Amino acid sequence: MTVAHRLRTLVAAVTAVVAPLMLAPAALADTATPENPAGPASHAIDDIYRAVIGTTMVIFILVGGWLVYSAIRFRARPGRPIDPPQMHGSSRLEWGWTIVPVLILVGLAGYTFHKLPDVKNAPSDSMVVSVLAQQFQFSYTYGGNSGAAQGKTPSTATTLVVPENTPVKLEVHAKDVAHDWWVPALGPKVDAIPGQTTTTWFRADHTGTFHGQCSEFCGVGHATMAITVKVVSASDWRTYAGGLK
Ligand SMILES: [Cu+2]
Repeated sequence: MTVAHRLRTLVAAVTAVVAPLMLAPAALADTATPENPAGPASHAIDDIYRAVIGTTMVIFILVGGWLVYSAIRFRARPGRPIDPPQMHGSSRLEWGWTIVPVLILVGLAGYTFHKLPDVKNAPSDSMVVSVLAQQFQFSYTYGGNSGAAQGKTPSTATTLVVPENTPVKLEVHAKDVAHDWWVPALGPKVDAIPGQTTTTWFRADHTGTFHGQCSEFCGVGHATMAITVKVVSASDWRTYAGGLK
């Protein structure tokens, strides 16, 4: 078998294994990005992930491909000198590999800052929910813009019920140690820090139950510190809010 033939066989074998994995929708969806974003804040995070992963994958394939090609094409062969021709400096190359990475990083940073307001800034008409983190549960009190629910707590203490398509601003407090409230489908992580009020927001674009988990190790019960957000339709919300005691 000639070397070229062996190489072709290798490339075909690798492609046969890798291509189906890469092309399977299940493999492409959410492998390295937040799961099923369900609102503008989580969509913005997802977009940033995809931009960074897409850019770095292209660079990886170009650089890795070039490396593999060069290693094979210019490998040592009997009768060929071991040392390749020596050359000194190439201003064009050196400027190129300095400026291109800088431009890529500036581009990614610019894109991130462009998306950041969607992640960070709660709309001013948001419904406010106060979140209290303590060992080992999160509990909630409805605040401003929550209609009949204002001043009340959810009927199941640990399940936050909110209406769909409504911006919800969370004001997060911690009673004892640091915790972190995070429902990946809805938005960014937010630390709960004793003595401070931190905020985040989300707007769920469809009804359903969303799960999260305390994301700051907070003690022996940390693993049980689950988060459940139930998003209901506007009319179900009015019924629910009106029925709270
Ligand atoms: Cu915790």
